[in-house]
Amino acid sequence: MKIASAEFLKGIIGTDVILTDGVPEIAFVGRSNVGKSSVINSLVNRKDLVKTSNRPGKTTEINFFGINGKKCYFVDLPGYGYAKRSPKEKESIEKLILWYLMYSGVTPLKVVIILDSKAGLTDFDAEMIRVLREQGHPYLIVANKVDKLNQKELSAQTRAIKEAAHEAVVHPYSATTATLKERDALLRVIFDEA
Ligand SMILES: Nc1nc2c(ncn2[C@@H]2O[C@H](COP(=O)(O)OP(=O)(O)OP(=O)(O)O)[C@@H](O)[C@H]2O)c(=O)[nH]1
Ligand SMILES: [Mg+2]
Repeated sequence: MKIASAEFLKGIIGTDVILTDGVPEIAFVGRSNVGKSSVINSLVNRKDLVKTSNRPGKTTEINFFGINGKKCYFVDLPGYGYAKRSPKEKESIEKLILWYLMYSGVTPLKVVIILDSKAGLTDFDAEMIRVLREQGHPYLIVANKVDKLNQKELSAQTRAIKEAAHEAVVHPYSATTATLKERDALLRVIFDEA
């Protein structure tokens, strides 16, 4: 899919008509600070569509972006596992994500789990995969920030992530250094055009 336009539509924290309006959704989930918002910006080729931050934990709503009008939505979910949040805040974010995936009524076209390729799979990522498998939602792992790894580290990490993730598709990526060709390759995988 070629992305010609992308615009912020709305942020939600509970049930909303946008969830069931028939527009296919690509959801982006992952630990705080792994680069979810940066990956979305890279995919739509915009620097600032989604706010990114050195201070993690900024996104607390489920944010919807319209792609090519309303051909599909990119959905940026709040990041989990941010250490500086209170236990109560952490719990409410995890609940919101699980609600979106399990009870909101969505049938996402694809759920993109974003990891920091250096850190690998965290406990809540594994929980996420368990839920996605249980719900039957198609998913894909993007191992982001590969610019921080050398070739040897990269292949070891990709293998380790794949093993820990039931042999899921693991796509190495860098939102910071991706070329247009690399970006298009990721889009093809997300939209099953590969
Ligand atoms: N080196 C490197 N840094 C990256 C990459 N992608 C994102 N970053 C940086 O990582 C930090 C967090 O990026 P965000 O896109 O805000 O992360 P997020 O997952 O949306 O974070 P939350 O919204 O807090 O959950 C920023 O400082 C980005 O510049 C990457 O591919 N390589
Ligand atoms: Mg973000």
